[in-house]
Amino acid sequence: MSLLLAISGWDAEPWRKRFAALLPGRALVTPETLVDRAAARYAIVWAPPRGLLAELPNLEAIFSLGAGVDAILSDPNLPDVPIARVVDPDLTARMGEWVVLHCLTHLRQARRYENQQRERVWADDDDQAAAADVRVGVLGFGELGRDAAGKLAALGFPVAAWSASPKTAPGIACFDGPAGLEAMLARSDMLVCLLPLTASTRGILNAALFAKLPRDGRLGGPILINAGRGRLQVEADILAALDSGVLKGASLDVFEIEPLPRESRLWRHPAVFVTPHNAAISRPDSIARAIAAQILAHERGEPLRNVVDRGRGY
Ligand code: NDP
Ligand code: OXD
Repeated sequence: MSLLLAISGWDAEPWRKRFAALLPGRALVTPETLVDRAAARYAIVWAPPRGLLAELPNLEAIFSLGAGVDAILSDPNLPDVPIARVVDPDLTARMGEWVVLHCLTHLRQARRYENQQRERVWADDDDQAAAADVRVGVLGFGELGRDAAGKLAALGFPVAAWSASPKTAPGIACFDGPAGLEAMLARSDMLVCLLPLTASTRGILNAALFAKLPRDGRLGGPILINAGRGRLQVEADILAALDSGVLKGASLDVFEIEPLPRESRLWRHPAVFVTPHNAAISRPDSIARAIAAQILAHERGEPLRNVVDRGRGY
């Protein structure tokens, strides 16, 4: 019996070490060292090569090392076994930090003061907006959206959130479905996106959506903040909206192509903050422990937790 560790784009070694310590006595193989395909019972993956998992006839479960599973589900030959994704307090907390950081960055005009410092200009803002003046809309009210929305509300932002199914939460205005989206956009001076990438969300952050955001908000134009997935956004539309003033600013952690190509104008647009898809990293310590516990529980006959609904795509 073996565990296949298929990780691309991240350093696999810390994961290998953690799993070797947590599940001693199990053979840990990689796509390069995989010889006995029939022995592989579990696959632990991040962006695995397409077709690889279909070659494992006795696979019982796939464990994603990330919260988003779009890269796994994009494999047309994915075997019909459960996929468990990451739901991890550490990852959730990091995403909350990133969202709060970027909402405050735009609220408190961080770029303006960075530029002023560079030029040694002493000029204050005599019309400073407060969090209470700036309405935030959060697209996606799942594990990450709920935590970020709660942190923003605690800072005094009036927060709304949008999900596929109806939700309620104290202090948060909840919207759902297509009609709910229109209503939420109309009251979003800052739009935070924490949606998964699925057939229904691909390209949702586009010119038509930006046109529905209010232009008369306290910041002088809407702000887009996306840490969901790059293919949720149409980057040409974001740049056009920033150039025309339909958007006032943006913070982007994820991109249509990653790494963001050097020639992308997003790198040097004065109203854009770019981070390298690290809003919330997967830390081997906590996540490997949770996956090892899931494997042991599965072997005791207990159900897997955080199983992806393939029909919904997340
Ligand atoms: P969840 O599955 O917990 O939440 C997803 C939310 O999106 C749910 O509220 C869901 O609605 C909503 N949703 C999905 N599809 C639609 C739709 N068509 N219309 C309206 N709402 C929709 O996911 P997480 O919160 O754990 O993670 C969200 C995403 O964040 C991940 O999929 C991943 O892409 C990204 N991510 C990015 C990271 C980074 O570092 N940049 C790190 C980790 C994750 P409902 O509640 O009704 O199901
Ligand atoms: C994730 C990510 O999905 O890091 O966990 O993007």
